[in-house]
Amino acid sequence: MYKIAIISGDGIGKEVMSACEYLLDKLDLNFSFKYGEAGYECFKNNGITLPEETIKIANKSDAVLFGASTSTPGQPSPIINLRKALNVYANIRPIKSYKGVKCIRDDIDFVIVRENTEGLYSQKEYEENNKLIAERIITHTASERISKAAFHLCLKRGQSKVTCVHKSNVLKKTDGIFKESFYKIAKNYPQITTEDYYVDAMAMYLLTQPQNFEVIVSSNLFGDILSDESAGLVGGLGLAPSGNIGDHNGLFEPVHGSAPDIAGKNIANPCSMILSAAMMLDYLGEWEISNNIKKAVEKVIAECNIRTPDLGGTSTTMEVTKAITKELI
Ligand code: GGG
Repeated sequence: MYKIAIISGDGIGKEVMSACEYLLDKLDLNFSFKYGEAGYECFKNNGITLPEETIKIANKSDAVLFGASTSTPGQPSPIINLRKALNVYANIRPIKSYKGVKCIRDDIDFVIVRENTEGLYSQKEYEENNKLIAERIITHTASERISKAAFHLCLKRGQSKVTCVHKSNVLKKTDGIFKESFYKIAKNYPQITTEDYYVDAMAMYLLTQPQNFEVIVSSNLFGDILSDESAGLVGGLGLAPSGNIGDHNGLFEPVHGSAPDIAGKNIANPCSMILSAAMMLDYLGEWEISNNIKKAVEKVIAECNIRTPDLGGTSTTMEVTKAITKELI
């Protein structure tokens, strides 16, 4: 029996999570779901975006599924704080071309490993002498830890190159440490090829030669921006799952946000959430079921007749979900 914390959040987070639960319920696995609140709606109900009770539920689970949160004015981000509370320091964001989807190329298959606990997402902003300051915290410990996660993942995926992305020509101290840590850890993986690029150059290379990347490691903000850019290469955020992995827990969520513009219309693409659940099952050791889900998503998308509007179709969230589920049972 797997204890799974379900935190749907706001907007389309609720719809894609219901879709995901529909699919998980049909699998030959035992789950015990515990529900936690987070996000803007939670703030309106409870005066807080991430209640202690939700963190407790997440901490007691084998893994967490998170939908999406709408930003609350003046309040800390619940998802950033939840990742920190669980110390799920490595945000794994796979990007691949899908057959039948308009992609920039059909041979893209890389993963972004984003540092999740510090950088510009420390949420430490303040005013001092008429200046507004946002702290960008980079430590040796977190930089080495995230590089290690990237090399480890490279071996797990059977790939052979890790690319470090930074801006050490300008952020000489902080990104100097990030780059230095990357090459320090690389020494333990002599079989893996290494390279590094400035983030601005990398933003261009992702457009001009995305097929050349395998594992990309970066700090929090750069990793976040590059992963949305990368999703754009392969059909958008509807096909962008993610996992946040730590030493004691895993939190799985679509890269997309709560999309208030389409919330409540039953047209959100459920694939990112369902693929995130597949990543969760892989994390839990259910490799076969995880692979079957990925294949089912690929098949439904490739057939082109059942897809949500973001991929040019007219199907609903649940129609796509039921088509994927049908492939599995
Ligand atoms: N699934 C990722 C997600 O929900 N992203 C939206 C986001 O970052 N919202 C801002 C916030 O929660 O403060």
